[in-house]
Amino acid sequence: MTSKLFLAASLLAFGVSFASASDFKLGSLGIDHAWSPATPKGASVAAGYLTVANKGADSDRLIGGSVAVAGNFTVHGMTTVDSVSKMRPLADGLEIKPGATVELKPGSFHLMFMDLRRPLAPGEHFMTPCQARTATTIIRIECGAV
Ligand SMILES: [Cu+2]
Repeated sequence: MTSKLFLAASLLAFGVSFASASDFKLGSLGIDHAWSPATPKGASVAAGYLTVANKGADSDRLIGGSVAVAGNFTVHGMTTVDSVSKMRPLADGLEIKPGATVELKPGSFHLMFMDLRRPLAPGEHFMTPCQARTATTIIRIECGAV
């Protein structure tokens, strides 16, 4: 009996630390290190990067969102056509398989903020709803150096 209680308590403690391991929880997805490079004056788009981990049992998709500083954002992927790399919107978002961690980073998958309403200054941050297939949550994006 005592060992069962101990096990239950251990699992509970594990569950709590597991849940708080990510900066933001988006359904079964954990979002970490969300940042955007600052933009030059007059830029109409900005990129965003983050790490997303699927801690659930089912596949999920990171889709995009809306944000006060821009019209909206979607997830872009990179493809190479005739040795020129191009980015393209992922129509159905980015699939995150159970147990997978995907890093959105320069030269790879990224968030694309369209119709930027003002430049992003280094050191500022903004909050934005971020949508997955199963949930929407507000995440904080830090603005880094250009
Ligand atoms: Cu892009």
